[in-house]
Amino acid sequence: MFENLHKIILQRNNFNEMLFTLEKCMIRAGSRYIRRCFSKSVDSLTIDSQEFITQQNDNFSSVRRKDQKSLKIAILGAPNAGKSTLVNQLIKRSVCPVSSKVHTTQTKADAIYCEDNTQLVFMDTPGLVSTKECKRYNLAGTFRHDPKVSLSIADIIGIVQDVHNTYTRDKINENILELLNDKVNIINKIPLILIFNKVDKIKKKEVLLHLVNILIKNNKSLKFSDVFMISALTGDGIDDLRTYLLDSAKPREWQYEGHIYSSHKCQDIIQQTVRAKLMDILPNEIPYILKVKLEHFDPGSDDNIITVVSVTCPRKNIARLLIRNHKTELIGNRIKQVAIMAEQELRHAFRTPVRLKLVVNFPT
Ligand SMILES: Nc1nc2c(ncn2[C@@H]2O[C@H](COP(=O)(O)OP(=O)(O)OP(=O)(O)O)[C@@H](O)[C@H]2O)c(=O)[nH]1
Ligand SMILES: [Mg+2]
Repeated sequence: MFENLHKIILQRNNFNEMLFTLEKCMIRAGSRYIRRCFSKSVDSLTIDSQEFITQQNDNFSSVRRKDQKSLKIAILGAPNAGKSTLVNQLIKRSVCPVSSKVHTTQTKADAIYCEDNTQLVFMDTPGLVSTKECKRYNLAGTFRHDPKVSLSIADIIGIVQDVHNTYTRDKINENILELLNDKVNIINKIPLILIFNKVDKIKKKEVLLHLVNILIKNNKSLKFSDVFMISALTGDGIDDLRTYLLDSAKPREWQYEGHIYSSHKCQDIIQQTVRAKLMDILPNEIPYILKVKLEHFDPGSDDNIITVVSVTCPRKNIARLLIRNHKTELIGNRIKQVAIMAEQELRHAFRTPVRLKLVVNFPT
């Protein structure tokens, strides 16, 4: 299946050069072609006001309905594989919550990207879990239900594989296989792509080639049309993946109006972003027992968003963890750090200034 790739690689005398080439390639299963993928246009989290103006002026309503194209992409993967980071990069906005802990995404969210006459609808989903895990960790029914829904309405399925996780990287997650086997009628009809994420963490690039071979060999029933190697964190490979999806779009009316970029309300995005940042900053299980609630939301007349979110701690000692000043930490206490990080992400999501106040509640 990857004959052409092997040929190209074997022609190289220098082994290191070969591996470097591999890193810079997007591997298309079936050897249709290999495309250089590591372009450098990574969207930074800072707001480029010029870009904001351009986005505002993009008049997608002028795209005639009969010229419209669209594609619905289901993004599936194990918890923490980097699905939401990938979706944010693809749509160039941080609308999906991201954290270093598992189970950050709790429900399906559509994230929408429009370019010229094409609309891409990315369905970000919770990391796949078994019924047992769902019960054990007291997870919402959406963890099992939403990936199934995405699968049944998708035009294309992207399976995100974390290549940095040495325990899981050489097999497709069992919960994904179960889901795909359940929907075998669908799977045989729609394209499946394999997305190797976190390649920035892999020093020995021959590992990637080895993994491609193992995964293809051991999952013959899954007919991957293409394989991509990306880093959702740095943005490497993202432009090529987006272009591939734009090229795959079908002539069809758009599902969303051109100015919409998420199926979730701004208020939900704010709440989820604060929760995600708490997950990043607090140890172990603590963030999972906090209640995060949007108390105030004012979009303002000049497009500035002013918002207040409360964080309710079940115990005083947890609240102390958040509000106590740490000598070693540069930016005051943890809650302040959460506010700064969440504000930064929300500015990137809404492309407008955001003022976020966090209030910590606890029993006295
Ligand atoms: N080094 C590296 N880290 C990444 C990459 N992509 C995502 N991450 C990190 O992986 C962690 C999980 O990312 P998420 O996007 O929240 O993963 P997810 O699959 O959506 O996780 P759940 O919603 O919990 O299932 C975060 O700390 C990301 O910064 C990558 O390409 N490279
Ligand atoms: Mg997620």
